Amino acid sequence: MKLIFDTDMIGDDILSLICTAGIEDVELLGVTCYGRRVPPAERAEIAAMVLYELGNTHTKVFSGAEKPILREPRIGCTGCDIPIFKFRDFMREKENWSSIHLSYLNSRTAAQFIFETCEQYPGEITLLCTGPLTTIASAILEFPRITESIKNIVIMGGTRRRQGNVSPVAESNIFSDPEAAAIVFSRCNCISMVGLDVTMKTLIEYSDDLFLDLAKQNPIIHELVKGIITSCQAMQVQRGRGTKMPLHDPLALLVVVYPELVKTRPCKVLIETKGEFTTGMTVCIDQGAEKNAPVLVAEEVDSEKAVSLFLKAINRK
Ligand SMILES: [Ca+2]
Repeated sequence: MKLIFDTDMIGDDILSLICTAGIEDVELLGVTCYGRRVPPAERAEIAAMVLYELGNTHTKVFSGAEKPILREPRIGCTGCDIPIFKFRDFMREKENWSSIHLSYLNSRTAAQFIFETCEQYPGEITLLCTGPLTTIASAILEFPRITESIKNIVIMGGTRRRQGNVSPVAESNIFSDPEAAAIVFSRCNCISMVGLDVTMKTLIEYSDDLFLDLAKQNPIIHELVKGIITSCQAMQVQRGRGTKMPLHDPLALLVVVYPELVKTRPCKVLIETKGEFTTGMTVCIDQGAEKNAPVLVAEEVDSEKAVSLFLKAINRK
């Protein structure tokens, strides 16, 4: 399964990236990074660091979009950056990090890479998107043919029935760049939307015994995983949302490999870009049994199975 991972490389994105190393079927061709809170090159550097620690020396990383198409960048919550930047600073201390870093870079832009890879493998590429959709939207605007050669796009974003997580109706990735989301959802007809309806039901609570194999195999990555999950849990507590971390981005990755984890509803999805109070809302119009509906919206999930597959992948069992 040939995969391009488009991400803002924050907490749960990193968990997804780590999982790719523990799923044999996934061939990760590249990681394109949106610049959430720091420039995209820094998020791409963090991706390279994680790949390096996982022993993956072949996947290239790319700087994607720096900010939304029209709007001011959204900061979002910064708690999970603390363990990530601690890991980044630790890796930068490595004597030969700058030359290792160079080996993960490539002269192509993120948009060129996505376009050329889709042309090289027509009908074979899955795009996994777990951040604002700005980089993908820009690639579609620059190379409209992408939409014909891509196999499918799995998006962590949006919500159909559930309350949003940045406003009562909007989910963070879509809200961060609704114009970009509108481009992607209106031009592509092979989208799976893995939104809050299912990701908020797929929860994990950190305990050492869940990650014993990872701790043995790779203490540095284990420390990072522990830091990400525990800092996310602390934020959930602060917001009165329980004590567990929702596995938003890891679930989207798992749906790429195990689509049977979710039950989906064929829909047309419109993105609210003009609403005074509803910006970023994903308006899902039910298409009944319509076989050619442009979007499959996940509405139910086997969360127990998903969590167990997540732990299996992250522990590389
Ligand atoms: Ca993300």
